[in-house]
Amino acid sequence: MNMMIKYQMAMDVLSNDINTLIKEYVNVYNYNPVNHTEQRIKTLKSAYDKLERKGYELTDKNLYEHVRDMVGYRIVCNFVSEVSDVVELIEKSKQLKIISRKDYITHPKESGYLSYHLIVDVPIYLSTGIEYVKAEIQIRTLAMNFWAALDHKIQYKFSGKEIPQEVSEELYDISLKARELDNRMLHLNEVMNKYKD
Ligand code: 0O2
Repeated sequence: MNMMIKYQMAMDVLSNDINTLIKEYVNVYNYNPVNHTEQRIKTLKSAYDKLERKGYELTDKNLYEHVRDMVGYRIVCNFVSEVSDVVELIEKSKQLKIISRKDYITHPKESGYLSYHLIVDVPIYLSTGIEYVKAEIQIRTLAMNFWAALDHKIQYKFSGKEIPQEVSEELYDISLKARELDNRMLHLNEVMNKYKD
């Protein structure tokens, strides 16, 4: 079967499972920690570019083994404290098996990039049996998402060439501001909670 069909099937299972977990959470806590979700299946061109960058031959086997984010799902939270709530939610999934994680919130990337990443195995139910497809779930706040989206656009403009130092320094500085915004919003939320009752 065409791999792209399998990636779409995995996206359907993943999206359905995450939606169910969020609905359950909202039902219990009467609060939704998720601002919105985004999803995409990587194009073959972008996947092959990634394989090339990593120094692998452009084969289906390498694609399957070394591009673990063909299926990409992003969960955007309002507050930074909610990122760990969402991670715990996914850990409870009976379908998704977490195979690795990267905490770029506690340990931001050199670029300033902030996000929590999970690589999961997603089961797809075929007539021939169950198969597993890897997917990447990125969990981040609105401020982190804003930074990453604009950083991505800038990277694209330089299309693989090295970004000038003044641009990368400014981007890093803005990411510090995004962190500050997240901390201030979290604090404000805690203050607001005092007025709830
Ligand atoms: P795109 O365009 O989102 O598809 P590994 O998965 O461990 O084999 P990888 O994929 O380099 O290696 O892992 P990493 O560093 O966790 O990055 C995975 C994804 O995180 C990237 O996918 C981006 O979506 C995002 N990301 C990582 N670093 C940055 C950054 O500095 N800026 C932005 N804007 N996003 C980042 P892709 O395939 O690179 O890109």
